[in-house]
Amino acid sequence: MVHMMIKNRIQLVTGDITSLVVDAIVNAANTSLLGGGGVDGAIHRAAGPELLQECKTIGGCATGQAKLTKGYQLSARYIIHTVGPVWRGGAKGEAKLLASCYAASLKLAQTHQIESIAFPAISCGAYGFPISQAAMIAIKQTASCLESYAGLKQVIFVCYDGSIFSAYQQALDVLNNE
Ligand code: AR6
Repeated sequence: MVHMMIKNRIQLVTGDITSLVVDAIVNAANTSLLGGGGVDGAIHRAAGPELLQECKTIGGCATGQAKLTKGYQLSARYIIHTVGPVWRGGAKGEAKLLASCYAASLKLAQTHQIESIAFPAISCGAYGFPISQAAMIAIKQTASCLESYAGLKQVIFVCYDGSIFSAYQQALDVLNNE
């Protein structure tokens, strides 16, 4: 049973992450941090060209790690860029690397006194990670980090479509019943 204090800080929403009013949104980027398709493209378009200028100065990001920039034209003050693993069948450390994306992003959030943060389903688009497994990893790693990060009041998982939303809902149910 997850402690209520943790469960109450996790929310699921559907929609576009760029429109959320939170302290930070997380980007599912690639190691170059120079933009791309999917949620990465949407975030760069919404934040404006200054984001790419800053990204050019921070030296990319390794898979499983995270880096912080300003949010520019977004409502969010910060963007935390993380690089999920490409799914290669599951025996190449993909699960550990994906968990590390959530842990590294939440660690940065703590360092910058971020109280509210929104995540997309990292690796679940172009990178091909199976959604139900990814949702479980996202929820479990986040719940574990929230136990020690008392300042983080709200973590929103933004589900771009209904199948992702139901995967997260199932993952939350599993966690609640453990
Ligand atoms: N808001 C929320 N979620 C979104 C949005 C949005 N505006 N747009 C897409 N998604 P993906 P990845 C969902 O492919 O798998 C990029 O080119 C989408 O439905 O964006 O980590 C990068 O530059 C899916 O569920 O990221 C990398 O090269 C989830 O976001 C590569 O793709 C992630 O899909 C990263 O691939």
